[in-house]
Amino acid sequence: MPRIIGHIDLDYFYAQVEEVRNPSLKGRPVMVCVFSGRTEDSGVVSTANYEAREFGVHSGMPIAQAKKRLEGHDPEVIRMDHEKYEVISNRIMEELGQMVDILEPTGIDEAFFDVTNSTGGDYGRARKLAESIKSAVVRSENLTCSIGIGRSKVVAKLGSDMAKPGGLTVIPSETTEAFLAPLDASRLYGVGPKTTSALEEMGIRTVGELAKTSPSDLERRFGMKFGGYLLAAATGTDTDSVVAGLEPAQFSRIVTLKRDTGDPKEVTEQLSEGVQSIHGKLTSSGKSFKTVTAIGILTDLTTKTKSKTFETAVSDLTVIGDTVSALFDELSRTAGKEFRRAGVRVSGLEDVEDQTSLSEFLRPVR
Ligand code: DCP
Ligand code: CA
Ligand code: CA
Repeated sequence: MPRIIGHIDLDYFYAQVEEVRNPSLKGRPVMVCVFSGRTEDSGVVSTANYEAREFGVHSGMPIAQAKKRLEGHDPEVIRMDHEKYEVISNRIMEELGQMVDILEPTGIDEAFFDVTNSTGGDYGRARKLAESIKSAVVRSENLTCSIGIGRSKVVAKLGSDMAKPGGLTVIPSETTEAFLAPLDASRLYGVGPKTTSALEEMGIRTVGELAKTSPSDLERRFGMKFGGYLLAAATGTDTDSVVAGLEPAQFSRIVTLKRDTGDPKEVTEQLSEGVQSIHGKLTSSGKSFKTVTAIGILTDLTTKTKSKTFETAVSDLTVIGDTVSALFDELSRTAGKEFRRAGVRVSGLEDVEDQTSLSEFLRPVR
């Protein structure tokens, strides 16, 4: 079956996270900066929102220069908080992992995914799935992203680039050549300024021109490996597959509650399906766990967690259920606000066979 591959990239990621945390920033130029600390303004812009980009501010620009460009436009300058973005990134990747066949995170705000099986190779179904991924990211984190869908990684990545910000580009297999042909070769993944000028020297400017170049000419100029890659990229026939990220060190489920509530019973009731699905994952992967965490996302979008760690690994459905319920009792007493979303995580995973089973442990000594 021909493959269906996607690429997702979150829009102006660090700056968008800051906007979500502080909605009064919306509409104003925002830049997230890394301060080196030598002088007040020494350091660089990590990223900027689209309002700031209109004035030419971009990642890597010195802070002082960016401030000059935004003079008189009421800019907000924010110190980068990598940990905060990482926590959000992890939650998103976790959720995406449950929606696609294979997820390969390739950076803090992007991932490739393979949906060949779950869509049966149908681009209409892939579009629907991409749309539901976009709404899921908005629903859970209030963030927008861009997605590209195509028959290879290179095509999918081009699609997400062209969709920025907030869009979706679906490139069905039959129209791939026509989609690629007019694009500048420099837009292909892995084609930087050096390769671009080398291609220009050969009279190649567009992807279509590159696709028609003889393999031997490209190999002579760029070597077997990169020459071969360029041709594959230009024809949308790159074969690199989507490889799942590291084996999960945890399983989690997060749900949006039917209504905001401070009642722990209501929360655990709505989580019972999630608890069952985690138990299913444990069983199917032959894992047990040591730690259960209750996750509460409050109405102001702050996250509160409470955990319990067992001395030996367990995998019982009732143990997870009872622990989650006790943890939410505690969380609701200290949260101070109602819950908007709620989740469960089990971590400290171990292989069941490595563990002395309880029955073995209790077997009477003769
Ligand atoms: N980043 C950084 N320094 C850079 C480039 C990026 O610190 N030179 C960080 C900040 C970005 C994040 O990585 O928010 C993701 O990088 P992207 O290249 O995907 O850029 P953005 O997400 O900011 O913007 P876009 O909407 O173009 O994807
Ligand atoms: Ca991005
Ligand atoms: Ca990115």
